[in-house]
Amino acid sequence: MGLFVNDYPDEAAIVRAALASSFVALLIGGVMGLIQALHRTGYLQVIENSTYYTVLTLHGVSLVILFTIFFLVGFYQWAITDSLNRPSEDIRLTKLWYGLMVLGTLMASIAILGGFTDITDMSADVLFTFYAPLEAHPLFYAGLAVFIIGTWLAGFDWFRSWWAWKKENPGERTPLRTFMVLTTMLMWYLATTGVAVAVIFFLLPWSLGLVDGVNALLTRTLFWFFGHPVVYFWLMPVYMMWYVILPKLSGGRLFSDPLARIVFVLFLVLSVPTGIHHQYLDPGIAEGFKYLAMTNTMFLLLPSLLTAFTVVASMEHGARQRGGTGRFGWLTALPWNKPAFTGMALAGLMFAAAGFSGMVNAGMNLNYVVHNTLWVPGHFHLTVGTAVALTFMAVTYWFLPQITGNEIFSERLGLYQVVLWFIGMVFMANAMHRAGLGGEPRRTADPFYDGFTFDTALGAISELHLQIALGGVLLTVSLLMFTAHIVLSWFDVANKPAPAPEILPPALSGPEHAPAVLGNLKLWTAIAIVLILLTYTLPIAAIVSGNGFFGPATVALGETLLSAVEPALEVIA
Ligand code: HAS
Ligand code: CU
Repeated sequence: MGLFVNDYPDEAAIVRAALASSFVALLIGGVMGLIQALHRTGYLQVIENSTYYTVLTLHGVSLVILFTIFFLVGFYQWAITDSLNRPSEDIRLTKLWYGLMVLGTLMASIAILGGFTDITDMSADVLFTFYAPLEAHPLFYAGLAVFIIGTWLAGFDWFRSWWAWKKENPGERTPLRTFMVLTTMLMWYLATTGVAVAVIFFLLPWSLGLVDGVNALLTRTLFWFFGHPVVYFWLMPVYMMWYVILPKLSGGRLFSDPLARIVFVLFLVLSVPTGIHHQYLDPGIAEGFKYLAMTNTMFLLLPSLLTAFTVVASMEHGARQRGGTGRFGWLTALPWNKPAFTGMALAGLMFAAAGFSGMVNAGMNLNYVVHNTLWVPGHFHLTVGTAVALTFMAVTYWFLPQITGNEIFSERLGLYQVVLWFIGMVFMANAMHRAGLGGEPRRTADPFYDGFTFDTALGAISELHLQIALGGVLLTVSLLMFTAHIVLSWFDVANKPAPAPEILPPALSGPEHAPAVLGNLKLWTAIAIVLILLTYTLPIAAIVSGNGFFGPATVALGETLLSAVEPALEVIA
């Protein structure tokens, strides 16, 4: 096998396009982040308080929807093609789904950018969670719908490759990377049903003025039905990188292939029936169902704890292959001079801390302390902002040569960049957690309402603000370094010799050690559906029976209509 870009030039072109889209979103979202960090800490306020929410929406949507998902589809296209060792069944379909994702992005972005100007009354200041009662221009919802349809077709494209491969290789175990792609996409199909219903049946008709109102709690619940599993949609490609690339970079092999498959199956089964853990404080959902969501969430820690074990064991195996010894001494034998390795290892380290703040969030009683405070952005800048973003950036140093045919510009520059991201995030995310405990709210342009000062609540809130601002600046510097580095490498400015193809070694314990049932995707999907029905049917029925599908407004309208026709009905009776 040669270099990916030479073996599969058409597929590599789509992978590059997806990555380029992802990096543009990263840059835009990152700059918005700097504006926010300096604004809400009071160091530099270049925007009005009211514009803060447009900036925040652009930040959230660019980073957690566009950066992450464009990177995912690019990486997964590579994973499928490379691990099945066959081109797309029909490259036109591959181009179509990428094109739809770009179209959807442009539609939603135009709506968001409208919020910055008075020329048009178009806006979408609805934050990345976009549930009612906040209302966006219809173009925003339509764009989202088109984008998601693009991702559905991408999944279909990958399943098609797998079906074709299976026909030619009857009885063979699905390669690990393909298995990971398929389980991720099955989870994604289940998760996106919630947001598709919310957008198509409620939010879009509402913003078009076809219905008078919506049931806000219903759209929130449908959002979180999707909003929790989406975090694993960002995480599962990261786990693929930690399972298949990190062990190789460490100098060894994956410890156990079956354990990796179990982890992905657990995500498929458990990701959706936990969404209500974002709604512990929402009235209108019975406590019992919140408790059920909490229990499922605690079970959902298992795949990540298994990952911590398997990935660290694989790293240790690699380090010992490289001559590392001692109980902890092996750590020094790891290739810390490689940006791809160091970035991923630091991302993993941060994720261990993120797991703890996640556990705090997930406890119903502890959640009351942290909900809607700056603690929560602290949590997700460790998870999606570091475990995911830093891994994606780090893996790019390994991956880019495979899809462009050009070596990266400078390993040392890459190393500084990933370490700087880590340091910036240590400052920012830690201070956000602590400020949240001090009671500082999230999603607020100016947390010092009416001169209220937190100094009475906690001695050092100004020190925490300094850390947040400092962290934000370091992260922006790191991000600019990353973007410049990608451009320099992409166009091979250093004129380096072509890279060698990377061959991923097989696991120490291979797929043949797993029971066949692990590969039964129909079974796992069916179990996931049963769990979803158990956790969501009654809460949604209660929400709808309380306020109707379209909220109190339409219930009231319905009652007026009814009272108007009632006399006539009585006459007929
Ligand atoms: Fe979360 C809120 C609970 C994981 C993202 N989360 C959020 C929000 C986001 C988010 C964006 O229960 C805010 C949404 C909003 O805007 O309101 N989260 C959890 C739990 C986990 C968790 C239990 N979250 C994530 C991941 C995310 C993410 C992953 C993105 C990618 N989260 C919550 C809850 C809320 C919440 C509540 C609602 C809060 C509220 O009130 O609003 C778990 O999945 C975490 C499990 C993780 C572990 C860590 C295992 C450690 C590993 C590291 C291995 C080390 C290595 C390196 C490889 C148990 C795998 C070794 C290095 C060497 C050098 C040796
Ligand atoms: Cu969640």
